Amino acid sequence: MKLYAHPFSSYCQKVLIALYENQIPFELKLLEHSNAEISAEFAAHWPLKRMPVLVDGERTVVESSIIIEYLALYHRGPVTLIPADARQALEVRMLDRFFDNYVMTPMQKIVFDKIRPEDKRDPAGVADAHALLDTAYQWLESNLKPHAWATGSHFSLADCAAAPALFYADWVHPIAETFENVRQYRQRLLARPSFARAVDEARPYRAFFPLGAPDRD
Ligand SMILES: N[C@@H](CCC(=O)N[C@@H](CS)C(=O)NCC(=O)O)C(=O)O
Repeated sequence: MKLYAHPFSSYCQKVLIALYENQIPFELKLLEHSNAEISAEFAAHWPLKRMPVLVDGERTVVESSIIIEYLALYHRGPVTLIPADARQALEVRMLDRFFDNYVMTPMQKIVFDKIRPEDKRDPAGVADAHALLDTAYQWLESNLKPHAWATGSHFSLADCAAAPALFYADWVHPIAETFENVRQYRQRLLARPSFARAVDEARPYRAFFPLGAPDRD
């Protein structure tokens, strides 16, 4: 299998966690501007050019959640990221949507706005993104169970989404000290070997973080 991805990208990390959890072999096709050949292959597979993209033989799989679902179906390992029980799986998918839509999306809005030329920026949209992150942290603080993963005792697709989302969101909109539950959950995610590996592999790129990466994590 080939994964078109970049180690510093949050959605790529989400899928890398799933691959590392089950030690699934794959070839990384590193998406860098300097590599025109890989970029052209990527665009041919997925003209929308959003990474990551998984290519398994003849099959192209896009969208991080769907890639993780695909791995659970076709490359099963000992760690069950999508519960077999449909009711539990629904909880996991709901939290996966929560982290993508209400943590990852506003985090990306703040980051990508900074990359734009100053006269093309969207201050109102960025303010909305900060407000959404506040509300998302608040909701998580009340709904996360202490000492657990997103939906309980099993690490799942929802945690794959949560890890990079909360990792970068805290850089752009720090999680207040009063949100102890959320802060501890983020630390638990950072200590998970699959995510720790993804974070380490992305370390060389920190200088490129548009808002300046903090000197921690
Ligand atoms: N919904 C997509 C989002 C993927 C996405 O936004 N990827 C970002 C990197 S984290 C990207 O490819 N950005 C390139 C761009 O916006 O041109 C998924 O879950 O895979």
